[in-house]
Amino acid sequence: MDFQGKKVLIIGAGKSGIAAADLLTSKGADIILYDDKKLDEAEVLKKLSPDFKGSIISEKLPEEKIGNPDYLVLSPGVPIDSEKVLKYKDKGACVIGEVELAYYFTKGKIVAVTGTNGKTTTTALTGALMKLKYENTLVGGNIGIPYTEICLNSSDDGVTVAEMSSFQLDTTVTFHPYISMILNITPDHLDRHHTMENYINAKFNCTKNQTADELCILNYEDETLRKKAGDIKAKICWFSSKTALDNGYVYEDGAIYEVNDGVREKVINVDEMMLIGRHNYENVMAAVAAARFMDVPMELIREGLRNFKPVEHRIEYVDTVKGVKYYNDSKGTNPDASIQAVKAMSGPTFLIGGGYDKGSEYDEWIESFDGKIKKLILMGQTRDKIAECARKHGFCEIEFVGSMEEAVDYCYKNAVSGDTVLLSPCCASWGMFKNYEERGKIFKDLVHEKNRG
Ligand code: UMA
Repeated sequence: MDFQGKKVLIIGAGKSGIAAADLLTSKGADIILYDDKKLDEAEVLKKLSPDFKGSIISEKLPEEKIGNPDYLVLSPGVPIDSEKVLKYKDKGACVIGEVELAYYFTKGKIVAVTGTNGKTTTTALTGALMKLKYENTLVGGNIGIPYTEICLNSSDDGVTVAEMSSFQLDTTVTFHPYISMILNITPDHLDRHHTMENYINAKFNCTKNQTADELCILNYEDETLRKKAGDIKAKICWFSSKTALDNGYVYEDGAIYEVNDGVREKVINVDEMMLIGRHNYENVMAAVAAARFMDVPMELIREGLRNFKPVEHRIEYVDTVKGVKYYNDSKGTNPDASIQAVKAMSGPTFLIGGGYDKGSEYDEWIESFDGKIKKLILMGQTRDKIAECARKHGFCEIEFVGSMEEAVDYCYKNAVSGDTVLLSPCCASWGMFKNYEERGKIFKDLVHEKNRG
């Protein structure tokens, strides 16, 4: 794709917008970097490549200055149906996402990992397994490293493992991975996608351009995936943590197996790994399926699985303070993810939740408490909605707090030795924190502070 001299309007000057601007600078494009939020131009310039010669605009898009861009490159957080996007689309601009842009410049094989939950762990694990055979393995995307930042480092003999959110897949056009994975689909981001159907379609965009000799890895226990599997052109590899399959990957009696025409080969006993919980065994099966399709030897895979450490903010053990264990699951940004975290707890638990309202329903989350949750500590925009839902289900042990500091303080004062404190908010962090990483880090710092006294 030739961007030399092309006028490109990049919307969003966060991580993705900056990385996209740098990539396009190296390709000779005429760039306008825009953000709805007021920007400090000097600060933005510090983040950009010194070769950047475009303009930086914020808050308003002055028509006369923008003219008719050839391309609009959207950051993941920018809805494709927003007014300004539609306006430039009508004027003839080609609208693509930051991922589609990165794809134009990616060499070698691509593994795209999507799903409502488990993406980050699976992406990191798949990357770790691929690295054992392919020296130039790159890992990026929604995991926190913009795809445009890494794509120029890809090579014909290498592999790029990209975590893809529904936001990112919404704006792909020709994006074509060699291996795709959809780990699960449960309601999330409905404020952005409006309907469940749109959300599902966005997820399926990761496989829409695949061909019959390529692979799509799917969770057999997910009804939506089973229903829509017939639309997929790629070869399908199923995995299941509950059903005995004749082909694919299964979890049974504490071990993961590869199954070919009913013949099983043990991959690993799950107690040999640091990853815990059934949802993680599903992530492992998906990652192993991808690695096997890329001919990574089983012995290397086993070694990789034994050495893999759980990723930050996903049921991450933080510390033990006065006999109380603290876990950080700040990545629990929707009911399904938080349910997994609640299920992974083994004793009486103080659960910290609440945050930005994405339009989720909390009934199943509350139902998953199963007598284990001693206290629900709530903060943020959703606290009333969650409290109302909890009371409806007969759960009234609720405490409202105004900040993470107050939440940790409450737990420190009220939890007793043997209890567990779990931050798994069931909501996005926006509104109170920059992102879930910041929320998790603040939580961890506060817990460590308590331990220091
Ligand atoms: N902005 C606008 N107009 C809009 C929306 C946003 O100008 O309509 C501006 C904001 O003011 C801000 C910038 O865009 O300055 C932020 O862009 P962004 O929201 O696309 O975020 P980035 O910093 O580029 O980070 C994005 C992903 N964020 C989102 O999808 C919201 C990061 O995923 C991802 O790690 C990063 O790209 C690299 O790929 C985070 C996330 O929360 C972790 N993802 C969601 C999830 O996992 O559930 C989808």
